[in-house]
Amino acid sequence: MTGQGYNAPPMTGQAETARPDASQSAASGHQLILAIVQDEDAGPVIEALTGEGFRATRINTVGGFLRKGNATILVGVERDRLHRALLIIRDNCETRTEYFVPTAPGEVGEPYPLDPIQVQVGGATVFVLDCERFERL
Ligand code: 2BA
Repeated sequence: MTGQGYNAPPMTGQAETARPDASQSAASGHQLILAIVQDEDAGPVIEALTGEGFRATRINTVGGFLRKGNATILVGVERDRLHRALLIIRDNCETRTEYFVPTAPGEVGEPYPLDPIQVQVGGATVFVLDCERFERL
């Protein structure tokens, strides 16, 4: 599989234009969306996707920076339905503010907290991969 990541909003059709030869390289005609979303948004995203006939799988994951639970949603789509699936994901994910408390090593070895850092999380971090082969065995 090959692919490239991009943040879902705004919907500019980047996935379609970033690699003009993408249709040739995706032999199966399918693409795999890998969307990392916040826990709170995962249910609505899955519901909206399945409600429109997409098949989706949720994996419970943890973000490397905040170390907070999030969800990775896999969606195998035919190329002509990719754009619709991405719109659904975008429309069901919110941007939220979270706080990360960094620590510094203390004199007796115990880390002590520094000032919290504010980070904007989401909507969704989305990777679209060309799917070489898709089969249901
Ligand atoms: P986390 O790694 O827990 O990151 C949560 C948020 O913290 C990020 O939101 C970003 O605003 C901030 N952040 C992450 N790394 C940072 C850093 N080194 N310095 C300062 N701020 C940082 P999002 O960008 O919306 O990412 C949400 C989640 O999506 C991430 O959770 C991670 O699980 C995943 N993710 C984002 N970019 C990724 C990538 N390039 N590859 C794999 N996973 C990614």
